[in-house]
Amino acid sequence: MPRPLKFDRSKKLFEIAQKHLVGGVDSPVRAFKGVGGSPLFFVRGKGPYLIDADGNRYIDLVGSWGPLILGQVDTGVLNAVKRALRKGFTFGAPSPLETELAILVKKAYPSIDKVRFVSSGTEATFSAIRLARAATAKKRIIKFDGCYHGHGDSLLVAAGSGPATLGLPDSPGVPEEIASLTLSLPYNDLGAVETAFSKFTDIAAVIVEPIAGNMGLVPPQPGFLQGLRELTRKHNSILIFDEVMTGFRVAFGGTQELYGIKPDLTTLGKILGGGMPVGAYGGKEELMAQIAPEGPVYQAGTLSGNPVAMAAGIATLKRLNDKKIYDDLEEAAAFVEEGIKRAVQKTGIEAVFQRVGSMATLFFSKNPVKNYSEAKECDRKRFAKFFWAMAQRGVYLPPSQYESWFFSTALKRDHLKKIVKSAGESLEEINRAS
Ligand code: HOZ
Repeated sequence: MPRPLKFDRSKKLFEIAQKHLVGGVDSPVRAFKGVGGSPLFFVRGKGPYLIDADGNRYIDLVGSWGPLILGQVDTGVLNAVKRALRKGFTFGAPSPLETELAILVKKAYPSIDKVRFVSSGTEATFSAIRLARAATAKKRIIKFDGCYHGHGDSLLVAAGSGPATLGLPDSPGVPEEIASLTLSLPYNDLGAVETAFSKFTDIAAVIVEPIAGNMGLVPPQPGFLQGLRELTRKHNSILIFDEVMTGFRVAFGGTQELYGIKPDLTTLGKILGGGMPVGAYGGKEELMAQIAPEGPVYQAGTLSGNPVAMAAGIATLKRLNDKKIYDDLEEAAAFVEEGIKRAVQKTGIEAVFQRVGSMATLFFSKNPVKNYSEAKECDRKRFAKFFWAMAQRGVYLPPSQYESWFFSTALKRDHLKKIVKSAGESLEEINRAS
């Protein structure tokens, strides 16, 4: 057993924060309701590490929930941000950087002819839904249980991530009339989608996390995405791939590159902004032409295309446009996968490690998880113990069973070995205690 870490400063900071911030946080999962205890407050990041307010150092497997694929404070991105900041914080007017980033996005995503930058993934997804409804003159949308597409009204139905962690299937405040236009179906169940299309003729769009990351990491079953492509085409509905998490992550061109399927619209965020707040949506020319000012579908934003965020995105994507980076990430994550699977086998604990590229989840479940109802069967108490055992050993995981781990290029062999060793010890520790 390592010498127990102290979290006194974090605890104090949380007490104070709760007096001034709702729940002491600005995004619910950060409150640690999924793992109990008091959230860690961070004061610094560097490469593969996060440093908390008590001076404890952790290997970071959260990467700010995905954006930091190059690790904390990457020098190239930092320099690009510094250069941009010196020239202006925001113009509220076009800058050449937006076009430069759009060209990089289009190169990675051949399904995208035109891009619109926004400031978050949430903005990207609700704007894409509005566009799909306008373009098809239909109202209803299909999403999947346990997928999370931000907190737009139409999308907070059976949502994963925070709502799953807090056990909130639907949010009060979303009018019933709006929620009733969203059909939430089981992930990986093509039959349910077929039935919905045969029942309703007014389905504007199917929005999906093509690799689900917000109920923990759940890959699509073979044929699921292809089936969605065929059904949406057949029924004149728009297929939206929400690649906010998977974009530039599972491959430079995201899931659509990995599986060779072209959606009508794609939403992006996270890595796209290199750690700055950026989202985007894009797709076919004729669809995107319906957005204002080319068309009547309204959407706007003061900080959209912000030059500092664009500069961070450009620096990040230029680095990532190199297949070797993805090969190295695959090798690093596979090393951890093998090590953890060995430890699971050795302890006999019921746990399944699921992974696609540099996204992964260790589910405390007997069988592989294919959808949200199976994810909800996991032993979340055990996950909470595992989370804290890993934290005590200096490895920071997402504080919820329903989130993905994200690997970065900053993780070198020694860090990976430490992750595997810590996981082995943590599994043994929770096995002894149960
Ligand atoms: N819902 C986000 C990840 N799936 C968490 C965002 C945050 O707390 O920063």
